[in-house]
Amino acid sequence: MPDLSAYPITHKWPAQHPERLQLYSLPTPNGVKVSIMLEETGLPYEPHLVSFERDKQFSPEFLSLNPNNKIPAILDPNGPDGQPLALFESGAILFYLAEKSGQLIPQDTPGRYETLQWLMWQMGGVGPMFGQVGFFHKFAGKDFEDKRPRDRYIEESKRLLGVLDRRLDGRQWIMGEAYSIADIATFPWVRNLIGFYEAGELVQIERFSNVLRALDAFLSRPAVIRGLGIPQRD
Ligand SMILES: N[C@@H](CCC(=O)N[C@@H](CS)C(=O)NCC(=O)O)C(=O)O
Repeated sequence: MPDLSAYPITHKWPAQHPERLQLYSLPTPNGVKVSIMLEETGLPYEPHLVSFERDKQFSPEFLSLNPNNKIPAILDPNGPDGQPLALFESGAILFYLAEKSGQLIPQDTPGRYETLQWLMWQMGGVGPMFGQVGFFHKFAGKDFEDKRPRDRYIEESKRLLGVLDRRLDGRQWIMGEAYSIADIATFPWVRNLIGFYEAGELVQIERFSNVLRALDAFLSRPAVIRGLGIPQRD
């Protein structure tokens, strides 16, 4: 049985199954990337809820694993060389889990780099830009009189949706026939933009028919349906 007691995060969120990969998360667009990946690969894991209502992401135990105070984060008791591995940043975690499981990333080198390219595109573009649309359209920023920041993020989000739509033209998924970590990174954010953020009309989502078609296919996958609710909220 692995001993994870050297990791303070396990004092606040005790592992019932220390031999399983420990997930610290919340079902947000970044959080569900990892729970969907774990459900898709079938790797055994134990989810722990990091409640923002109680600012648990700022607790010293959480910060000891992720100094960036954001979910998701993982602790794999059986990492490289059989040693525990702690990781934060959803893109890094998806890549690690793809390598570990040998799934959801092409096995040829050019295909791997191409997948990483789209993963980085999501991490650097889609996530931050759609997130700002959420802030300026739905949350605190919606009351700001100056609409220029909101409009800037809407325009940038439309541009990104156009890029994705063209990429999906004639392709089932971002990497073609092969469903991959690039899709798992991207579609939770598209879902959130038009669902929770209620920004579908603002970004004229109906113009992006390839995106909508792939989003539908993504949302009908059993592992995605399960992953979207993990960890279960209190
Ligand atoms: N680049 C990070 C972003 C993670 C992120 O923004 N997580 C949000 C939830 S989706 C969070 O933990 N927010 C808590 C906070 O900012 O206090 C990743 O992809 O892992």
